[in-house]
This record gives sequence, C-alpha cells and structure tokens, in this order.
Amino acid sequence: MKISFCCTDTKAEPWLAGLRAAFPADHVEQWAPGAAPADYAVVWAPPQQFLDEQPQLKALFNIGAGVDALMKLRLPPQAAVVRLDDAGMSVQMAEYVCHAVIRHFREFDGYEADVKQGTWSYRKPRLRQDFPVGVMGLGVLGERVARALAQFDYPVLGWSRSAKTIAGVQCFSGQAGLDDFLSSTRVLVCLLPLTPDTQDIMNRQTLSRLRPGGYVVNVARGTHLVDEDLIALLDSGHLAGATLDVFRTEPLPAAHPFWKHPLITVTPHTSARTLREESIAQIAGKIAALHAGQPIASLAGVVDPKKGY
Ligand code: NDP
Ligand code: OXD
Repeated sequence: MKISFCCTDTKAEPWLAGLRAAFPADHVEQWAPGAAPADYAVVWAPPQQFLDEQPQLKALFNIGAGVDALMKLRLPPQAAVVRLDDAGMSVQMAEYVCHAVIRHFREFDGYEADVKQGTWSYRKPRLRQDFPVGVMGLGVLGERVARALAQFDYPVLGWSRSAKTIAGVQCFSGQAGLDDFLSSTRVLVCLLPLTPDTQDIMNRQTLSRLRPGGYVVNVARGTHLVDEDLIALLDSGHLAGATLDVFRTEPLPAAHPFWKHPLITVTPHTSARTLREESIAQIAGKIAALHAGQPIASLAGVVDPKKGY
C-alpha cells in the first residue's frame, strides 16, 4: 500500500513520521511531481497536478474539516473524499465561540478599555433573554458549540439543512426556516461549510433580519460574509459588533478595514486548529479500516460530492 502526503503550507516531517509509525510495512511518502501513484492520500490544498497523477487512489483524506478548497479541483473520480471529523476541533470551537459571545454579552471589552483609563465603573447587567444566540450549521462543530452555549443559559437557536432535535436548542431548517431563525437571533454564529448555497449567506438582507444590536461571529469561511454589508450595518448602528476568525483573503490584507474597525475583533484563522496527533490517529484508523475491506460508507466524515460537504 502506498500513502502520499501532499499538504501545502504544512511541515511534512512530523506527519510523515506519524503515518510511518502507523504503517511501518507500507510506503508513506511526500508527493513530488511524477511520483508513482498512491492508494491513499493525505492532503491540504494539493496542486491539480497531484490529483491528475492519481489513477488508483481510493481515498483522499483532507487535514481540515472544510473541503471547499478541495471541491474546486478536478478530483480523481474513483476516490472518496474524507474530511476530519472533529479530531479535537469541536472543543476548541466551543471555547472560541463561548469566549466571543461572553466577552460581548458581559461587555468585557468595555471593562478592559475602562481599566486601561484607570476607571472603576459598573455597567447595568444585561439580560440573557435579550441575547438569543443563533448557530448556522449544526454539524460536528455547530452542535457542540450550540450545546456549550446552552450550558451558559443563553437562549440558543440552530439552523441546518435537515431538521434536527437537540436538547436546549430551538432548531430551524432549510430555506423555509431561515427567516424565523434570523429574526429570533441577536448573536449570529456561522459554522456552515462553504458551498454554492452558503456563499455570501451573511449579507445586508440576512444580517438586517437579526434583532437590533446584533452581533456576528464568523468561524466558518470568509466568503460566507459580504464584508461591505457587515461594515455598513455596523456603521448604521443595526449591528453592535463582530468577531471574525476567517476572511475572503488570508492573511487579511494590511489595508483591509476590518483590522482597525472599532467594533470588529479579528483573529488569524485560529478558532479550531488541526491537531496533528489526533488527526493522524483518525486518518490512520480510517485507512486501516478501508485497507481491511470495510466499506467507505461506514466511515464518519465522508464528503457527499452532491452536497459539497
Ligand atoms: P459538518 O459537515 O459536520 O456540518 C455542516 C452543517 O452545516 C450541517 O448541520 C449541515 O446541515 C449545515 N448545512 C450545510 N449546508 C447548509 C445549507 N445550505 N443550509 C443550511 N444548513 C446547511 O461540518 P463541521 O461542523 O465539521 O464544520 C463546519 C465548517 O467549519 C467547515 O466546513 C469549515 O468551513 C469550518 N471550520 C473552520 C475552522 C476554523 O478554524 N475557523 C476549523 C474547522 C472548520 P445538515 O446537518 O442538515 O447536513
Ligand atoms: C478547517 C479549517 O476547515 O482549519 O479545518 O478551517
């Protein structure tokens, strides 16, 4: 069996060492143009040439949860695409989103500014029922985030493609449920995959539906959000702020207005990092299962090419 590693912007050696430790009798190699084709591949943003040279590939393992970049490429038709299924990301995402929501709700940004001025001041406590949090995307990450927020007694809503029942979360689904979901939400969290259906989903029209004083947390992909529409709604006062981890262009260009906007908090695509050891263990387990003859459909994280996630 041959496993190829082809990940842009990733230090290859530790991944190769981990995969070799899992498959000591097999060939695990970093891809180079013209190399012999592989049976399995571990990838992140691979060049098209790599994919074009894989006539016998059985599965491509993406070392992230989002496969939007991969789905834009011409994939070997016989190969399944498998994404990371949590692998230590959901707890990080829950921490990040809860931190952003609590920081805004409890006005910790305001207190930090006061303290820097040497000011000892109290703000009137806000009411939890005035801050319903809506999570768009109730998959592996979104459901964990929604449950974590519910632990703090925020009213929590969720929106997904198919209908769901999650304890403590008021669930909406499909286009028919979107407007009611948005108009009941004050803090909007995006955890959708990027697909043709979800691109630009946070725009002037949808963000205007949020309750006054709305707040946006985008931890999915930059292209879910129309940047100018966010800025216009912040400047008009309809929205109160945003915490953004992902951007249309990354790194965020130096001249982008998000950097200096007083109501926007920026982080560098770090809300849920790929954890190498967990990810290698997950991918190695799945390769071993496939190699032993288990059907692909039995694995978690297999991407449906029709849905694009
Ligand atoms: P999942 O595939 O498990 O969940 C996706 C969710 O989105 C599902 O609930 C799905 O609905 C819903 N959904 C998809 N399309 C639509 C639609 N058109 N309308 C309504 N709901 C829709 O993905 P994960 O939770 O694992 O990851 C989500 C995204 O988070 C990734 O795709 C990636 O972009 C982003 N991410 C960002 C990271 C970061 O560091 N910033 C790190 C990791 C991931 P249904 O359940 O009905 O299928
Ligand atoms: C991912 C990411 O999709 O890191 O896993 O954004």
